[in-house]
Amino acid sequence: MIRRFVCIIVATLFFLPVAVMGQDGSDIRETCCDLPGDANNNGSWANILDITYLISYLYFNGPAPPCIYEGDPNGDCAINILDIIYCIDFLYNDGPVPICAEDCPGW
Ligand SMILES: [Ca+2]
Ligand SMILES: [Ca+2]
Repeated sequence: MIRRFVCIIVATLFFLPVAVMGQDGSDIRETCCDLPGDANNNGSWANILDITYLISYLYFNGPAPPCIYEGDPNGDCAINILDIIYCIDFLYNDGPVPICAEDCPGW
């Protein structure tokens, strides 16, 4: 019973969207998407480094993606565990190509 409760809490936390703020509290929302899925903005297509970057941002208080849109490879206007799964699916399972949604309300 307790194990089920803990699993539900952990799963819920994974799917919560993260605020779009830089580490200094500044608003990093801007329209920029040269390379969808390039979460670390190093100019390379979505790869394991971008996945690691997103994990660090979401769960270890790492820096936010320099271009918030590139950190949202599934283009649903939120950065969460689904973006990590999307990148993994793209890289290792011939999943859909990362996209950019540049018309997110409030971004
Ligand atoms: Ca990259
Ligand atoms: Ca997303």
